[in-house]
Amino acid sequence: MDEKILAASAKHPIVAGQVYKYGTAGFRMKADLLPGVSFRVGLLSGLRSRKLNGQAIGVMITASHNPASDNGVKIVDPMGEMLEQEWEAYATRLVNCPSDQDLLETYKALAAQLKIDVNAPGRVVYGRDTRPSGHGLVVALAAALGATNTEHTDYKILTTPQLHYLTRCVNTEGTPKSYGQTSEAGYYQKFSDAFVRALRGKKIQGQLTVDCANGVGGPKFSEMLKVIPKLATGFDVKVVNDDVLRPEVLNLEASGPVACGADFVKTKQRAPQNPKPVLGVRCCSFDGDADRLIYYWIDPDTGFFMLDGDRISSLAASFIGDLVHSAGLEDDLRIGVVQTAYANGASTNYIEKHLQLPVVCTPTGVKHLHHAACQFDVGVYFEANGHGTVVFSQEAMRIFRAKEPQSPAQKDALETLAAVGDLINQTVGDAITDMLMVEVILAHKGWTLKDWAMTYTDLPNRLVRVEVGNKDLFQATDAERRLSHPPGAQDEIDHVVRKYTSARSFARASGTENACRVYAEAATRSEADELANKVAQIVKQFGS
Ligand code: G16
Repeated sequence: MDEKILAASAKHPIVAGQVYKYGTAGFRMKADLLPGVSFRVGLLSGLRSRKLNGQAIGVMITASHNPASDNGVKIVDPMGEMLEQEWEAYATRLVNCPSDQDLLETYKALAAQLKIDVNAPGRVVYGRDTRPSGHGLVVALAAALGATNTEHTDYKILTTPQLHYLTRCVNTEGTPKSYGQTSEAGYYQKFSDAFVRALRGKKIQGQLTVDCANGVGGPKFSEMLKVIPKLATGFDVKVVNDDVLRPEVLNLEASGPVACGADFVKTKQRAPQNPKPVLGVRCCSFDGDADRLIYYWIDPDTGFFMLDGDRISSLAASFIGDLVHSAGLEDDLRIGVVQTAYANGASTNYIEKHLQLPVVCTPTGVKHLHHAACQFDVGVYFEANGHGTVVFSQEAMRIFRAKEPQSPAQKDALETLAAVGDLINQTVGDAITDMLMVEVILAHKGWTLKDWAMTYTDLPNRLVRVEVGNKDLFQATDAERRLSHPPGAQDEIDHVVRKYTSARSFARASGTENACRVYAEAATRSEADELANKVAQIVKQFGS
């Protein structure tokens, strides 16, 4: 096997002098830097599978919201969750080995250290988004799996959440915990059935325009629409920006270099311009691999209004909280909400004070939020950028099905909870199933987006991307709300923040892009903009 690994590695080298790091969502950078990374991730995922008694490990090749020229490789654990953190360091170690020989030795040393039999059975499943570079990265990945005799299945082009779903299905198939049929068709069927059940005969009102960022979400969502019964649900959808035949327009509008998709809508706080959203019509945007979701509409009187991840979170928490109450389960189940520092202060206040639910703050990255959410019976987690889901404990799902209802209202609440639990992808944030959940909640409440928007008023905020010489100089602490490095930077940020009323700002290095991000919120729009720009200046100065 040693010779096979050496020979295969020689064909898929890393780029000398490049430092690789397992970031917020795996390794992510310019695609031409990645073939060696993909090969080495193949070695590591095979090891991880063997460590976990041959359970399948998932690998997703995507760079999500990043430009088409980027790509990324990330590892998915057996139940569809993100790779255990301790293993991120092993991945970084393996990927940075300077030579093939060094790689082989590190691979064997890791196996010895973790007491893994490299000849035991291992299994890896993988998929990729629509980026053209994905194909070559899959070849490199498969070469490592072949060289190490690891069984592998190529699920080809998928959304990221579909790969997470399939990973869990492979590992639960034929057991009482079976998550669904292990196929793309199984994914459509499971969530479409749950959508119909969760609606409980209610009809969705008005048309929904879905901007798919010209990414993999377009064709996949269109596939799903084929199995959703339109008449029974009233689900009337117009899909836009679903061109995957011209890969260069990924995350861009088809007509030119203007961005679209969830990342654009959230960061620029404006709707995609082409096609122009129809005034008053309910709209939403996915990102490039369909794991983020942002809603918005253009009001004829007041203009663009956005409902981001914080809004989706509070909507889901309020709906599920009410159902748990109606089902008489408020003393049995702990509901909690997980956010990051990017959450608008008004949303945190609304969830804690109005919904009376606990809020936990974690660093950026769904891997952190997911973990914290699993500490609750019902854990609602969304990043402000629209990435998130609701996780239900096994016990919660069991109670929804087993509890004897004392009234028709209780029966209704229990059945709705069970259906909602099935509808929301439990493995990771999924724009498609999150969107179906939002549509269900709006139908139950009889709400328009305007009604939803009235629940609370966001503090004006601004998110800025700052390019710096070396983003790794910036190290954050306190759930990324403060900088510990470079020395002095946080003091300067504190100093400017103090000049504004009800203001908050923080800076951190992105884990997916070669840049820092600055967030600021303040009492007025102009103050939020001004504060964000001042903090961005500080970051620029300390990062050069
Ligand atoms: C990824 C992560 C998200 C994170 C985002 C931005 O999203 O999965 O949890 O919020 O990157 O991270 P950062 O600010 O560190 O660049 P995606 O949709 O790009 O995979």
